[in-house]
Amino acid sequence: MTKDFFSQALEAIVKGDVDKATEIAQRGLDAGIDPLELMTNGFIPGINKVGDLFGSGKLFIPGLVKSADAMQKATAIINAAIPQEQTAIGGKLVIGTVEGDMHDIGKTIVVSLLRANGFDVLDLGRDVPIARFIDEAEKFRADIIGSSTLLTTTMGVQKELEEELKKSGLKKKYKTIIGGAPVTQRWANRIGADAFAQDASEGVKKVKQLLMK
Ligand code: B12
Repeated sequence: MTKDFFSQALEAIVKGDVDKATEIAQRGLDAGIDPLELMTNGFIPGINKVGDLFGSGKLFIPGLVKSADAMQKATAIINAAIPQEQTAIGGKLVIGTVEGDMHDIGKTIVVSLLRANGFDVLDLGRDVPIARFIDEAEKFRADIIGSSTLLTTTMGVQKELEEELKKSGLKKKYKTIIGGAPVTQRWANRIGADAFAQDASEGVKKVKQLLMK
């Protein structure tokens, strides 16, 4: 039965069917499926398939936008169902998608899961300029700055953020974690980011490790 929900979630996202996607999200949760499992095994494979279809020229912008809309609505339902830890365990983060990049579905999942694990997270949204990452981290007294990017053309902004932190003498004050589909551990090593995570669950583990350092 759980598998049916996963395949229906995938199908709803590929078809860009908002009503179906939200219905499956709600019905899946009502049936007791773990929110993160429903996301990881149903909706994310769906949006990844959409990305493949778009990348190979089998789907065009209007279809991509419809699927993204369905994904965002389903994600909002799932994120709201992730139980939030009431007792903050100390770590504070600011997280955003870098300037020039409008993709924020994955970043928002990461924020939800971190909050669910008791971290205090300020979500800066998307299209965030470097100066804003730094200003907000200062104001929020963050321990960690997290950045997301889905476009290869904006990956360089993560590098510029590292450079700006070094230049302003703030690199020692903040740990950095980076993520997003084209981002790798190799990229993190190259630009001097303190951590990289492939997905939201790994992100939580890496954040815990960073705070212990
Ligand atoms: C949905 C989508 C859109 C939506 C975004 C809606 C939104 N609000 O986010 C819309 C329709 C707006 C869109 C627009 C565009 N898109 Co688009 N999009 C996608 C798509 C299909 C899915 C992205 C997604 O949501 N994935 C699901 C989430 C859950 O995964 P994720 O983002 O990777 O996040 C996970 C991890 O990476 C990690 N993570 C992410 N961030 C962070 C941060 C930290 C700190 C950590 C620790 C971890 C972490 O954890 C997350 C959860 O597990 C991808 C294809 C793909 N497979 O990536 C293309 C894709 C990224 N898009 C692409 C393109 C080209 C575009 C456009 C340029 C198209 C155009 N011509 O207009 C525009 C760009 C606009 C802009 N300036 O940003 C290309 C990028 C190619 C490239 N090499 O750069 C892709 C790869 C499609 C393709 N195959 O060609 N897109």
